[in-house]
Amino acid sequence: VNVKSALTAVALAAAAMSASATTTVGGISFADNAFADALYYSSGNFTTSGGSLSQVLTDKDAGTYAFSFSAGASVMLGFTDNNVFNGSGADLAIFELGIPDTVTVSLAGQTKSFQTVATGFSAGGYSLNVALVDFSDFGIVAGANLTYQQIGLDTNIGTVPSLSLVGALHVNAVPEPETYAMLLAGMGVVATIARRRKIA
Ligand SMILES: [Ca+2]
Ligand SMILES: [Ca+2]
Ligand SMILES: [Ca+2]
Repeated sequence: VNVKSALTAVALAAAAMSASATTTVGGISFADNAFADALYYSSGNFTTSGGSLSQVLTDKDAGTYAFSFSAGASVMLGFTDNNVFNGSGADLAIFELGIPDTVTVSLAGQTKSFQTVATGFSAGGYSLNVALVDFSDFGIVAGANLTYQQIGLDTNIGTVPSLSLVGALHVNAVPEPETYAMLLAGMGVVATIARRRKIA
């Protein structure tokens, strides 16, 4: 082991931890892992653009969607590969297609309605609309971590939204244990070499 390769290992590990490629949807920039990636629960009969309900709501694609004519239809979406938190301003972007509709969000024991508005972009051949949700409106304190928090989306309150994508605007990376251990190991090697050099 030489200093150069040890430093390279540390640099690579650090890059792996901090790398945050971004994806732009409807003119809004998101970290690549900022999208809902788990469907915990659904209520009602859904029609999708193809594939399962879980697939169209967790595929990071604003052009695939699901809608329901069932009264009180809802889905519970979660985030598992990131830490979602209450940052400054809007925290959640709910994308929906076609004619702007109303969606509801249930969080911290409260349910609120949000009217989607056109983003000016299209997805899947439809007008792409978005509703921005601020967790503070639900009484959640600033900075509160909402990792694994389930989010309810009522897709039928008089209108029939075509829900296509849900993204978080403020996320922290969840450090991968292996990467973190590798970084610490790399730092240890560098420290050892530095001490040896001092003695020499
Ligand atoms: Ca989708
Ligand atoms: Ca907020
Ligand atoms: Ca719609």
